[in-house]
Amino acid sequence: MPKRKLLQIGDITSRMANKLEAEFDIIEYFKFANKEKLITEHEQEIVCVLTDGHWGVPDNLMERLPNLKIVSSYGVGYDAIDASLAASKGVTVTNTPEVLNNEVADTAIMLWLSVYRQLIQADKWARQGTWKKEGSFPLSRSVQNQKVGILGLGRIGETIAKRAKAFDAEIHYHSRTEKNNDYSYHASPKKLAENVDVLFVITPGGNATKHLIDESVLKALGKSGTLINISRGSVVDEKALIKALQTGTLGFAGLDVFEAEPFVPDELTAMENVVLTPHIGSATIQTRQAMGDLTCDNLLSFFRSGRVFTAVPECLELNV
Ligand code: NAP
Ligand code: 8YV
Repeated sequence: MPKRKLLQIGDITSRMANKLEAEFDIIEYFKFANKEKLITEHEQEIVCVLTDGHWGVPDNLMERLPNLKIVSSYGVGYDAIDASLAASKGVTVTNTPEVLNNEVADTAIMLWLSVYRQLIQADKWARQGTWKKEGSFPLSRSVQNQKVGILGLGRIGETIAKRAKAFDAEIHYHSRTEKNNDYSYHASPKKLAENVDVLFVITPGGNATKHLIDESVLKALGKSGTLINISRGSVVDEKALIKALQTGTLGFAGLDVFEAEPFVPDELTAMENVVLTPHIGSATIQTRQAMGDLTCDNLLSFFRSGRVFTAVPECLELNV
């Protein structure tokens, strides 16, 4: 039997390629300068797309591939994929929930500690000999006993909350729905920001959450407040954030995600009161391996048994 044609958008690891090569003929989308020619040549035969949270499914591909059956995405956030359109066409979309919760929560906590304890400046102080010339590094702020806000108390948000409890934090949150737990619920992001010292943003991206963190929320967080964004750049109004940090309306920020990745605004790179990381929330060897395995297993299982392990909510009914 000829191998099924898989369209690969974005990078995959060699372990993923090894898992898939026996069953799929892999076409690398970004290797072709003439995408139009590539699609016209293969549109009838491509039955699956392997992509990630950054690239999603670009260029109206969903409409262009009449025999597409499944889109398997390497990441939990799928805001770059129109999952409702996929479901309406009978195309299953899968993602990689749960296996990255701990890693992303660790990254969030790392940013929090780095901002409060001024890790980047302290490293420079030791490395550049300032310690010898000017003496001890200035005192920083403690992460203990803080009021911690979580915007989006889902899988990763809950995991961040558990870690913050180890620092004796008082946990506050806002989500679409109120949960049955010991944490304090607030009816809006602004109310949440008014009541906390540090605010972790960990909702999905997309239209429903666009600029949920706006000028008013940043003002509510305040001049000694800290924003940690580990979700998607689109959730925070980046212009308003820059202005708030420049004017001192907001004190500090730790950012793993940006509005136009991989572009990081010069205003942010020039600031001492922010710590910046290049979207590395899940980026360890171990977690990326688990994500890659799940991404491939969803594809392999779909064509072997018609079932997948982790369909996105919009596509659950296609997989009952
Ligand atoms: P999840 O379990 O679905 O949790 C999402 C949370 O956001 C839920 O609590 C949900 O509320 C809340 N939410 C959704 N829309 C909202 C809105 N309009 N207003 C307020 N709250 C809203 O997802 P997850 O697995 O924790 O992942 C969350 C996101 O993290 C992903 O979608 C992705 O964008 C991002 N992420 C980033 C990285 C990185 O490398 N930086 C890595 C992984 C994930 P309910 O509880 O009421 O449903
Ligand atoms: C990935 C992420 O880096 O899972 C997500 O939603 O943002 C990250 O784990 C992203 O999917 C790109 O591969």
